[in-house]
Amino acid sequence: MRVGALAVLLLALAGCSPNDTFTRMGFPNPVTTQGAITLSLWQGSWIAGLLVGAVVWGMIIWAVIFHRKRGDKLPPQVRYNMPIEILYTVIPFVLIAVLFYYTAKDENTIDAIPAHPQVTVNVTGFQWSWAFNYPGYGVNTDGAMWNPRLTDAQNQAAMPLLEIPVGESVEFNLTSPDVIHAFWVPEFLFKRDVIPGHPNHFSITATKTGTFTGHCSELCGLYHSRMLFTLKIVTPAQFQTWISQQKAIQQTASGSTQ
Ligand SMILES: [Cu+2]
Repeated sequence: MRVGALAVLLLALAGCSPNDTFTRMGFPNPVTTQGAITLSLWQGSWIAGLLVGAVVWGMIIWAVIFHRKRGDKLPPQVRYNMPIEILYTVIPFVLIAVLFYYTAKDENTIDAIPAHPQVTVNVTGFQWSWAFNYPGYGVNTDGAMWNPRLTDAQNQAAMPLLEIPVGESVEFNLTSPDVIHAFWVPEFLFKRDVIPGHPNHFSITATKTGTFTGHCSELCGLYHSRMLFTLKIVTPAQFQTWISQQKAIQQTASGSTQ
């Protein structure tokens, strides 16, 4: 019912497709099951806010029009209406309780980590780049921070690559050797701090394939803004192929240095 009311209201408001930026109230199009939950919480909060706003604006306009000063005579002056004062103390508590309920409920779902995630990625955020380690496969990737002298394509090739399969649960373990960073992929509708001495965790299941840019979203020093990585969400078969390629590359590299 909540989703139905939401869809009807937002469609009526936007007068356009359910998939555009206005209907999403500025949020990016989510690419994870968790992000879809965040988006519906965001839209639901807007609808609740607009409904409360409509009631408040309605009452203001009603008071302005029907209880305005007419001629020299003041409208009846009243004060201390106990039932109304109790009402406008209780209603905000109810509003907060409803918002709190849905936020806590969705937060628990989004924060949940499956007992046996299908892929685990250890993420290291450091000044000023990222390294990704796949402990299940013995594969590591890293790369350079974004360089203004290179083209976008060159940067994409040089930046650290995080590749994950669509439709499979992925657990991320976040650590930092220096200062606080934050792992952020806008299309996840999610950020999590990367804190030295305090490993953080979260899990997502991607719903769409594609290439996206990940960011650091915690000011961490001079080149914070260049601390980017490339996220590739691919099919499970493409992921397995990529893992085998990475293993082969790393074995050749370690073989040639011995
Ligand atoms: Cu950072």
